[in-house]
Amino acid sequence: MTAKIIDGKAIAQEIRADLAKHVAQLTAQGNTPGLTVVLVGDNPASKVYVRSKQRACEEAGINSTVHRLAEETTQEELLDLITQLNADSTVHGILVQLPLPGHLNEEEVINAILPEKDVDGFHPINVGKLQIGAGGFVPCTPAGILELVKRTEVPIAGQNVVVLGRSNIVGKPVATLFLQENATVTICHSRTKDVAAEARRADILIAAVGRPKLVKRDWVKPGAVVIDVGINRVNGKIVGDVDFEEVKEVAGAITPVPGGVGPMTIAMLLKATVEAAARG
Ligand code: LUD
Repeated sequence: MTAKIIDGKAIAQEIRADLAKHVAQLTAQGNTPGLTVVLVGDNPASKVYVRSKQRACEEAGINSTVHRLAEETTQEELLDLITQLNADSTVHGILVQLPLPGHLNEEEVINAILPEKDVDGFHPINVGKLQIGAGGFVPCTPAGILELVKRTEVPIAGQNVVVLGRSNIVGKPVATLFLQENATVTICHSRTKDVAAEARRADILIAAVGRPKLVKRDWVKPGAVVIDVGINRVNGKIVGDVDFEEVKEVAGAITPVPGGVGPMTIAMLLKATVEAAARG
């Protein structure tokens, strides 16, 4: 058996086309959604992602502004900019691209963003809301993963979901989202006794560790759905956390890298921005 390839790029495109209609309605009401992205320094990957976000906004009719700040920007300068954006009624969503240069305090910067403009869902208020199921913004990559799985018509309730990785940006929030969908969720990390054995119990396996080709054929239960969140650059090539060539022979469905979860992250960012504008 060879796995169905889940086309994240195509699904993201569909979502963006639907969003464009909603944006047109809001624009007709004089309320064009606006996203402001703050990019500090010269991280090459961040530049690529920010450019993709900008292009996607343009295509959907969302106003997007990018503030490109020098690597040497001070914490105070960055916080001043956030304060200014918080007060700007044309800015519905604020996103500070991570990682920030080492001398800056990420936590303090995230805390400074108004929760109702925090389209990344990283502010502690939104993290808390997600935990209790109270709405609020959900981090874009986890939201994109859930949307991919739902649109692939994979059952979730009662299924074993195993998440590899426990980051605040992907692992923890994606586990919470699938728990909310009534899955039985296991989170694995560097101190897990036997990760391969845990992974083999998964009906849905989500790999978000940042280690190229970590997940091998014998980690995957035949027919399982495998979601690869990894984006690792190896000799100039992008490689996921899953050994795609091996795993596609045993999985029931699998996301490619690139063209899987990445484009969904961006689609979910646009969706959050439209929601922020619609909420007023
Ligand atoms: N920071 C993100 N940092 C990194 N891949 C992204 C991402 C699109 N504040 C904040 O945007 O949500 C964020 N908010 N993140 N990421 C990762 C993370 C952030 C990663 C990949 C892609 C967004 C993407 O489009 C393409 C794909 O997988 O097909 C490949 C693009 C390439 O590198 O060529």
